[in-house]
Amino acid sequence: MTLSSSLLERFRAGDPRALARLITLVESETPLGAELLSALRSGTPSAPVIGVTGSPGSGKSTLVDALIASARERGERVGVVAVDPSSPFSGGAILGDRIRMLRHHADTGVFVRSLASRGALGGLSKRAMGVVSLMEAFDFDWIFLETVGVGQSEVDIASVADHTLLVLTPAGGDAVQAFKAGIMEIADLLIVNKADLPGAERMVRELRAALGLGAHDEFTWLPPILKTVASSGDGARDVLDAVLKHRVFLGEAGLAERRLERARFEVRAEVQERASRLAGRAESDVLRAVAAGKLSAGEAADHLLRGS
Ligand SMILES: Nc1nc2c(ncn2[C@@H]2O[C@H](COP(=O)(O)OP(=O)(O)O)[C@@H](O)[C@H]2O)c(=O)[nH]1
Ligand SMILES: [Mg+2]
Repeated sequence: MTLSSSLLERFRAGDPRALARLITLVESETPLGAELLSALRSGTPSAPVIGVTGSPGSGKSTLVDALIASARERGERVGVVAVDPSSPFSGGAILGDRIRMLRHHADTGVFVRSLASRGALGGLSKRAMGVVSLMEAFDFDWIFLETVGVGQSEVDIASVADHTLLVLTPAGGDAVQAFKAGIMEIADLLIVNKADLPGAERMVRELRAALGLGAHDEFTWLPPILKTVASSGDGARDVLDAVLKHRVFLGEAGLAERRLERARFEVRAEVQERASRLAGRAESDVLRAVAAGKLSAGEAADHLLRGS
């Protein structure tokens, strides 16, 4: 038996060490990783993929931790991909997330992977999506994808997740910002976290009023507004229930639509990555020809894409 087939076998038997090994192979973008990933990616995955977004400090990691605990109470298995902001110098993930979720460390029903967000596409790199696919193949009951709540990644998450949770807090004008940035529209569930702090009730009322302004009927999903105290676990159960309700609302057709959108995102990411790699390899004589006006940028691009 080859190394890779025994690895696949252990993975299929549910060995978390095989998952860890495969994640490392996929993350480091080895050909073997890509090969094993496509061997595992057959059929439609069934685990809900839940995107968690919101400003830094709103409590996303703490909430995911509470959701893990809540799912574990029912014996359900959970995979987490946390895409952390990273400095271009260290390339490392923020340690906090790892430590926070470490209480589940000895639990084989939980697997947490932090990834640095280096790379394009607002941090939701091809690598992160590869890890999500592996977790789907591993047959978790829930998969959480926590993103850096900054810029493009907030919008991207809605393209790749089945369900998008937007985590807000009573303080700091989060909601105003989210409305302005168009983030509110991508949320399937609104979470008012830190409900132990003053202003949570008011925030819920304001959100409800703002959402109520839009037109809706029984065919439109009106995002529920849920209060949580992630640090104590309060409200976590209700969040999981609301996700399941949203899943029922989406139905097979709605889910298929979301999966198509994710496929579009993943293919686009792949194409963009290759294109920018190609552009980076543009030979200096081609660039000089463009600079000298002998070749248009478009002609140079044609030349590169043809590989001639
Ligand atoms: N008071 C209060 N603090 C919280 C709550 N949830 C998270 N925090 C704190 O908020 C800070 C940021 O949380 P974290 O989960 O790292 O936020 P993230 O950046 O969105 O992942 C931490 O100090 C948490 O302990 C909550 O419900 N109430
Ligand atoms: Mg976090």
